[in-house]
Amino acid sequence: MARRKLIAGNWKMNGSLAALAELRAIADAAQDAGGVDVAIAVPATLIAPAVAMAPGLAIGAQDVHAAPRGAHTGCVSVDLIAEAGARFSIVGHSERRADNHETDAEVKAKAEALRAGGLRAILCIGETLAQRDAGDAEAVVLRQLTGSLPVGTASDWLAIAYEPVWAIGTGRTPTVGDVTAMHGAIRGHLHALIGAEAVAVRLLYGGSVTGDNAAELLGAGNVDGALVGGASLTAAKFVPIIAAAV
Ligand code: G2H
Repeated sequence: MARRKLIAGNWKMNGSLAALAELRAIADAAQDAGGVDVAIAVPATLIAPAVAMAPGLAIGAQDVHAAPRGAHTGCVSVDLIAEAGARFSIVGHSERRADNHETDAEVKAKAEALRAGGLRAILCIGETLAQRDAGDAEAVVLRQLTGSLPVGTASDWLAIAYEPVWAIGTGRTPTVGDVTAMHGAIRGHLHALIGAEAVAVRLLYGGSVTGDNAAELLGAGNVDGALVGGASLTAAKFVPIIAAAV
């Protein structure tokens, strides 16, 4: 089945009000990119000004708390990011799993909170280098998928990003064969978990995607888009990735 490509940027803890000017050119490129969805996850403080800067672009958050409100100092709820104009959030990024010790169960709850609030989610999974070297990559990724997959998973609100931890921000990427193998395994496991809807759910690749390697990575089997960190910070670097998906 033909799945519409999704190119999503993840600014991580980067950017500024001044940097939001980049979104204008990205929004223009997104408008011209027929058949491709474009989204950018910015720091929470930049969501509202980003929406104001580029109203046509899907702006999102990089994390969200699963609870609707309460004593969770420093966190933001689904309603708070929605009120700021976010249309989606990333959940389960490996940097949060590592730095904040987020479990699969917590990631699942965050995704389910997004669905309940009418927002979309990009759910991240991926193995470390030690796990890959030990031959455990597929088992680890499929275990994360089982544990993190929200109830009600469907293609109209959830995408899954496979991001090998050792490829994130390192300039290293897996081979096209490795990506095809992992994405095929994820698709198959997803089918076992949710049935026929698995065919429609978009599977993104993330980890050191650039304008130079995007076409090759996007051409791998079962790759329906990309989650892009460093190369999403400027239009000059991000627009060629969007173009590679068209
Ligand atoms: C992986 C990716 C964005 P980068 O974290 O999610 O970052 O493209 O910088 O490797």
